[in-house]
Amino acid sequence: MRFDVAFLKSCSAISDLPLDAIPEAAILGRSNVGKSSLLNSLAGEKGLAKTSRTPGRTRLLNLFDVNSGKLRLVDCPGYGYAKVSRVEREKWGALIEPYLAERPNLALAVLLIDSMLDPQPLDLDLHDWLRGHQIPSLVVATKCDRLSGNQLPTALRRLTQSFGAQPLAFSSVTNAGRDQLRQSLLVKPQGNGVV
Ligand SMILES: Nc1nc2c(ncn2[C@@H]2O[C@H](COP(=O)(O)OP(=O)(O)OP(=O)(O)O)[C@@H](O)[C@H]2O)c(=O)[nH]1
Ligand SMILES: [Mg+2]
Repeated sequence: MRFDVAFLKSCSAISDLPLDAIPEAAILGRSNVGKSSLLNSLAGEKGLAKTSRTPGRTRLLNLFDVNSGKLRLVDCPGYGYAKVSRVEREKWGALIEPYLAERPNLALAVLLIDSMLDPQPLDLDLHDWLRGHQIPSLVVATKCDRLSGNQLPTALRRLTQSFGAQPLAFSSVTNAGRDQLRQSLLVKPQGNGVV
């Protein structure tokens, strides 16, 4: 399957975003959940999106073209990092909220959840908020390489119960789930939840 990814630009304000009709899939989730790594895995290119052990690394909306205008992926800043100052948190909201609420191009929110952790209130809140705004969402369970054979189905069941939708198990290390995610993104973006 052709899935060619190229960096387009970083935006610090909604007014920097391109004005066109290309559908966008936003990559959302807590700081350190693996958003930039997932983007690199999708691209098959390690250094494309900046990854870091230090949470809160991505602070801008980073735009990536897929297949020359078929789709745009938007790597978003993470939320929920305790050490981030109040001002930083407010900046996150000031950028992300209008993006999610008002961006006409937004076709799908890809919500990343750490498969190692219990569902977190902030993730459930965002999932509810997306549903309330009728934004289709696709829940992706990241870092599934860290779970053993029977831990993974247990974790997926727990997430399914919490989010009311079966998450896609993904690993940027083994690339598990990559082809399925590429396919879901290219075939008219659709969520796995009830909108
Ligand atoms: N084992 C494992 N580690 C992962 C995986 N995905 C990401 N990581 C690690 O998790 C850390 C954070 O990854 P990032 O991709 O930078 O996370 P992010 O969500 O973009 O973080 P922010 O930009 O700070 O919000 C890095 O140390 C990655 O190497 C995965 O699938 N498996
Ligand atoms: Mg990042």
